[in-house]
Amino acid sequence: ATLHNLGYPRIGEDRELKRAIEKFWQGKIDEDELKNIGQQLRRQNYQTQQSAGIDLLPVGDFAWYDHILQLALTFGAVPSRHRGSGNSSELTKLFSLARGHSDEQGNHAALEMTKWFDTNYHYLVPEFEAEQQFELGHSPLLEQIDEANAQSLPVKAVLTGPLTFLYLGRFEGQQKLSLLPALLKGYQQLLAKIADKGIDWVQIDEPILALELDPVWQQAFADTYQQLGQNPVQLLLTSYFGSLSIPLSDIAQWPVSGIHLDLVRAPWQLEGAVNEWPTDKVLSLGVIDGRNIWRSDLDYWFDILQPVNQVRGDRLWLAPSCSLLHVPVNLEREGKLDAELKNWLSFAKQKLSELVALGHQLDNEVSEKDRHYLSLSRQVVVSRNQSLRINNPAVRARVDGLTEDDFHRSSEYAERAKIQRQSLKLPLLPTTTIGSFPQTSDIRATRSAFVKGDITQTEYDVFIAEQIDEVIQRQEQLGLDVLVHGEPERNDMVEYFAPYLRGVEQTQYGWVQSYGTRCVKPPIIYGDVCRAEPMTIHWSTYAQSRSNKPVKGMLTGPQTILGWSFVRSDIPRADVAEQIALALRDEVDDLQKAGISIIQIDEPALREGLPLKQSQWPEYLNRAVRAFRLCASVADDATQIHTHMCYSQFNDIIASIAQMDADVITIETSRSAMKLLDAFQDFNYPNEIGPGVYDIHSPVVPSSQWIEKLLVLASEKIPLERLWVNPDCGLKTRDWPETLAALQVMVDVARKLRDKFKNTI
Ligand code: THG
Ligand code: ZN
Repeated sequence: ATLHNLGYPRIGEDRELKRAIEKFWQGKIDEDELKNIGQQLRRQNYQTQQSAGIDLLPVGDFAWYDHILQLALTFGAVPSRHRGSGNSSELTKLFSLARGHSDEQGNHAALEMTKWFDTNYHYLVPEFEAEQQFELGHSPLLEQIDEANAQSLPVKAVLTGPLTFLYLGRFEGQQKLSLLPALLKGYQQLLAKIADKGIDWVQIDEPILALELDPVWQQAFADTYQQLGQNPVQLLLTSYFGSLSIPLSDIAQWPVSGIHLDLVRAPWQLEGAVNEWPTDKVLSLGVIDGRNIWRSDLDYWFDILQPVNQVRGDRLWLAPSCSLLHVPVNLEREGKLDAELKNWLSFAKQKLSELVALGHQLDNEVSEKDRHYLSLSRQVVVSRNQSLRINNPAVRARVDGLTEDDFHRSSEYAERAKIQRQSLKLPLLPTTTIGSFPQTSDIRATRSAFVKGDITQTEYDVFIAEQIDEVIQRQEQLGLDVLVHGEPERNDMVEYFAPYLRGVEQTQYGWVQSYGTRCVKPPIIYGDVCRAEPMTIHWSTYAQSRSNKPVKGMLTGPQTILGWSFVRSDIPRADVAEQIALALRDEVDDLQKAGISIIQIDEPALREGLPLKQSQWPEYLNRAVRAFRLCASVADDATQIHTHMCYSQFNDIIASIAQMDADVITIETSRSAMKLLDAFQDFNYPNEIGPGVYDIHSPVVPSSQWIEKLLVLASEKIPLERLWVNPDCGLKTRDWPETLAALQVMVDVARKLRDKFKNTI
């Protein structure tokens, strides 16, 4: 078998890339220095992969900010508002597309960002314009090929395919496929140049093959690869994240030289591949999980692959299921992880060694190091099954004992609303915020000093208490009706909860790129989950003690904790969600017992977690809603449950949102000028809604006319008595002066409208 890799994490073991780019933005290093660091990182990554024993290395997996943005720039697919920047460097152009920029002509908004399939990586959305051309311009891929050739490395080029590129872009109101002929010209030019550089193979990534494509797109695939296959370079058509939505027997007719299948997500694809994929073409099988951090069961794969290897030999390629972009870089760095748990894990670097051990075993050339990986794999399969740290009988018993009642509040919303109106005594159009307040450099520095042990727990607690005092005082001065504690003690809305949950562990260095230079450290859910101790009671009750107004308790919902963690693969995800929901349910109950009358359970990841294949949505949504209800339903009628989601597309999931039965939902709307409320209006959404009335992503303070216009618009779609007033989420990324100014405008407008509308209801 031939061993290859689809992509290696670009951020570096120590987030070197993040640090370097941010230094460049701050003017602390120049472009040459930045480029040098990029080159060093690529060199290190090639070396790591080659010394692991990988036969064919990916070139082109590196990108400064995002690989889709890079490709758009390569083909000159840049919106006209960004074309003015005449003689600035390619890199400067790239960063201004990613982050926006201002010049004499005004503000040039950044490209929008959205999730890369069902991962936690975000790409920048290319914008296409009428008559869009795709001329091949400056290509970092070609440069990186030269660079690799100069090091005599065995490489294949990695390139996102034209259909995925088109599909992910935006072409306002027009048929994207009408751009395909122009785009294919650009791809033909690029492929020809790649071939000129002596490259034999191009891994052409078409992850949209895992979506349920309509017939027009399926036909476009056949036409496209009919054309691109005429190129001198060999194409490895690469799918991942799910099974192919076009029959393999059809693809076998296209002039591509190989296919890559994700056997981790869709193992049943193997049988068809063995029978239908021609033996003179390359069959690449993704067998090491590129989306999760568990060590593989290599014996299992050996048994399955041995017969395939005997028939196909070097034309059987083995790889991780997808790019390793989605897992942390190097497990060896984790000094504090418990030894048993650490043995179960495998990060990017270790995954390559697993792959190599498997490949060498298949070809009877096992080395000392391979033997080590093979034997660890065997031990782990046994130890994970038996470990007490995974199995918690009390948790299992509690889940088994759940009844339908546990998923329902005592009364219906209408009844609860009456009770809450009496007890909370909120005015018409109550004002609130989503949860966080500016995370000043002071807060970040103090938290990191505490993590490093430079300040004591007591010093830290005093600091947090002061921060909360200040945030409460500022909100009272603004005249907000429902306050928040501001979350100064939280770094991340998922990572914060990990230490309080049994069955969940946090790494020290397990960074994964989320977008641009931003990274997250997803917790690892390895065993049955339950709450080890109260998670938010201390600071929530402290904050409440500082005000006579209600202060919201703040929790992250089960689907979001699940979606932003690495999850155990030995039981269904829905079962894990239920366990997390029970842990949160205990917290909800403790909060209300401690006198917190409003509790917000955020579920920003609920929509993100939708399966790639739409036919699987109903089952997913049903489970996600049930998990939410399980944690919320312990609330008494008088306890008001809020939820929050930060996106602007509800039409297709509005029924599920309603089934969550939160008393209040806050959503992001300001950028779409309340358009999104149409979904709630058309559906006749029964509970209360807080549409965001200003965009916090901009430092510009909104005018009162603007906020009033939006609120009046909202009041035409949602009955006044069910309307809340709040900004969009994300105040933690802003500074105090603009935050205070904007919130004051918002509160004043709410007061004015309250008076105006008082007599109309
Ligand atoms: N938490 C987690 N996952 C997420 C988000 C989150 N996925 C989706 C979305 N939010 C991604 N957005 C962000 C926004 C900011 C940052 C990361 C992801 C960020 N990270 C810091 C950085 O890279 O400098 C690191 C923060 C830290 O020190 O922990 O700012 O909110 N889990
Ligand atoms: Zn949000």
